[in-house]
Amino acid sequence: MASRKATLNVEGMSCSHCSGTVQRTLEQIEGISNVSVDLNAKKASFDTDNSELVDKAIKEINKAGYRA
Ligand SMILES: [Cu+2]
Repeated sequence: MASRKATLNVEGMSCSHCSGTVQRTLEQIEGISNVSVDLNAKKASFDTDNSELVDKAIKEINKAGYRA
């Protein structure tokens, strides 16, 4: 399967600590790589070849206290 880029809208990030938390949350998910979080654009993007991991990423971001 080819890796593809996924981008999520993330609400609730107010500072670099928040975006760092989201970044680490995504980096901890195996199968997700090239994580980047844009605090100002309220977006998180990453590469994955598994669409189920996009759902997992959303769940983990919400668990961390933000809204994806
Ligand atoms: Cu913050």
